Amino acid sequence: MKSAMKQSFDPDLAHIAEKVTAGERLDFSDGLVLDRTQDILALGEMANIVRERINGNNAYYINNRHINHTNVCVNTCKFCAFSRKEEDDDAYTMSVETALAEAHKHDGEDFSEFHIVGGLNPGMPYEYYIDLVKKLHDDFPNTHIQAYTAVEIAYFAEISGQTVEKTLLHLKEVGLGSLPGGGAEIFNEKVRKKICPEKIDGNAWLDVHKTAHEIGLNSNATMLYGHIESAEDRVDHLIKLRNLQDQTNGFLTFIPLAFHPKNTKYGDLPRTSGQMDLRMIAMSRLMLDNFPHIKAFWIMIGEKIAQVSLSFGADDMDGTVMEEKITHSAGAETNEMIAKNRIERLIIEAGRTPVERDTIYNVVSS
Ligand code: V47
Ligand code: SF4
Repeated sequence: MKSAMKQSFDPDLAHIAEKVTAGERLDFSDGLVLDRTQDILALGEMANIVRERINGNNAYYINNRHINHTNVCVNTCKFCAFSRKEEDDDAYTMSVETALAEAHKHDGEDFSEFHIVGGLNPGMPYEYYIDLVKKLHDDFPNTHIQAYTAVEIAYFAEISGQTVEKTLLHLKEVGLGSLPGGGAEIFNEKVRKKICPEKIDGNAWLDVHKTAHEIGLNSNATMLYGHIESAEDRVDHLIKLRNLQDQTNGFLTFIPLAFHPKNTKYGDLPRTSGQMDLRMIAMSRLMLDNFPHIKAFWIMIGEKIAQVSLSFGADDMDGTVMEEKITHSAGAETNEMIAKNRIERLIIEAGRTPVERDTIYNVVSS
């Protein structure tokens, strides 16, 4: 069997490399070593071996369209530069008709997914959120709708007086295909209370995803890193996700989200470094041994690091995106869209085989 590490200057990695070679699960203390080692090449090499074991030479991408239907939100998460109060000049809420018109602007372009995430707008009734999915599904029956984070789902359950399960079943009935991974942030309660005090807690986030998986909806998972969390918090977050995946096997992809501080309450913090971004990709590939895919979201880490991350554990570059407001409100300097042939070129240059996929990783043949 291929050795998990040719040489390393960090002796603490030796027993982890043995476990990786043997396909054994890494524990909390191994996770801390991965989070702290300065031997980024050895870390990357181990993650690359696991990536190859699970996904061969394929690197996936999707032709998708993001819709951020409203920036009005009852919550005041300190890391968020996107949300507004109703009275703010730049607050917006798309009517269902406007969202449909936006979606139809891309008629004729061969996209396979709508990715829909927005604020918790207290001015809109439960029916608005249902209608948005229903009308999009009526107009685009063959396009997968990945909509609403667990935080939004819990909010819809609250305003409609239903259980989370009933709410998810209703959304599924009108066309919801899967849940995006946002809202997970960091599960550690102390940190969570500081960065997003009003948000559902980590257990509630995990419960929404568990319920979704139980009724046959797949979902993604994320972790927001590079703010005030510690190495322990990051490893704990990954292990909680891995435990749920052991139970349900409903997660498709994990996406580490690099914190963008501009225009947030943490505006004084620096942007994450390339070393940190690659470390999070590699560490998540190694810890999340039961997740089929690790996504490098180029919108957040930039095309260049996303491309290199294909050799550090990532097997997915996300998509063409089109319009993205959440990270761009917080100072992202990346484009809001990327052409399909550019994603393919980045992947080929990295030595991988580009594979266009749909949301649930079926191959889309062009
Ligand atoms: O939950 C908010 C994050 C998430 C900032 O499932 C920020 O494939 C960085 O759900 N800097 C929403 N991140 C986005 C989301 C998502 C994104 C990409 C892929 C997928 C997927 C889902 O964006 C929020 C929060 O964690 N976020 N503000 C910020 N300043
Ligand atoms: Fe609202 Fe989501 Fe921003 Fe928090 S991260 S303030 S829940 S839009």
